[in-house]
Amino acid sequence: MITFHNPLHQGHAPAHEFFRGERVPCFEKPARVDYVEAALRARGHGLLPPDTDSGPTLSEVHAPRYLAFLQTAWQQWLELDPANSAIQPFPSVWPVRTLRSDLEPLNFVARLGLYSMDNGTPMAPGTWAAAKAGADAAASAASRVAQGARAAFCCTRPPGHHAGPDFMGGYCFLNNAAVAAQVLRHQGARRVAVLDVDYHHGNGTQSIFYDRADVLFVSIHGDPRTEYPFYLGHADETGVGEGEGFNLNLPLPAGTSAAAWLDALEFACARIDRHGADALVISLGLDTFEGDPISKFALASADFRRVGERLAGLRLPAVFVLEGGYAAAELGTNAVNVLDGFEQV
Ligand code: OKP
Ligand code: ZN
Repeated sequence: MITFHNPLHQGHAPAHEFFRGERVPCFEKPARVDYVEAALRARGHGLLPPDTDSGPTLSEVHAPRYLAFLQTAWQQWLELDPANSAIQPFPSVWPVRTLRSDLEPLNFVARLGLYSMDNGTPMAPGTWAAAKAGADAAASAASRVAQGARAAFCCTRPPGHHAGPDFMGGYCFLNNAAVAAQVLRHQGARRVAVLDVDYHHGNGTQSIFYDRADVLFVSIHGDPRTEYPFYLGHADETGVGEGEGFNLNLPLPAGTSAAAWLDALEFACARIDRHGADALVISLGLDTFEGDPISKFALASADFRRVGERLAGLRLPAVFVLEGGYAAAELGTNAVNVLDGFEQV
């Protein structure tokens, strides 16, 4: 499969995240994508550098002031104190209900909170460059598909599906899947479907397209009553305005088996069929794997081949965008199983 990689992903390598109040090593680490690249090469898939600037598209899916903040966030952090180079910035205060989010505070940590949904999205010196190159890889994959390729894969980290119009969160900064969908729309697809199969609900992607009928968002994920991101991803979220009926959430309880998950995939595919899409974007999270350290579904490595086969059955040009998956050593096998299953049909 045509694959675009992210040549700058290693520059995003924060050391710690918080877990139950303690600092723990980041689950979302460079080795994840190193494993996927190795599995791609081992099975004969080539890797291409991004060839498309996502800049204009990013300005359509994210707010200008958020992009401006993110682009220079590390520099702003160092300007506070050069010694900050050894410390990760973490937000500690957020403009929740009744507080103002229209004003940008002058204080850096307050701005960081304004543009964050959680304290679980650490930054490093190379975060902007890595996120931007990943968005470029997503735009590149979408362009290839718009130009007639059957499918393309954006092999990147950090992931993107939690990043909303004007906030980062859940290890995500720029919404790569939204960039891919928007590029497809601009290059001839009249209707696009985004299918998010990551264990965690793609709240950012849902929010970006919530009022639109041209981009259907369908997500299969851990029930947000118990699973991250908690505050979005419930079954009663069906879209708003023109977008009413163009958002479908299929939350499943923690512990859901592969068979029940594949039934939900069948339901999702039926809705995508009905949309009459010209192209499909798959937010390809592999944290539905039984061995994932932070998730609670039970797909086996062999099941991922079936996922790819079923997606191929939709008979749509497809852009695969890597999202989560934290059993790093198995991530390459699981991701490439989906791609190989897709290409085999
Ligand atoms: C990102 B993606 C675990 C903290 C969990 C949020 C999970 C983000 C998942 N110590 N933090 O959807 O795979
Ligand atoms: Zn996830």
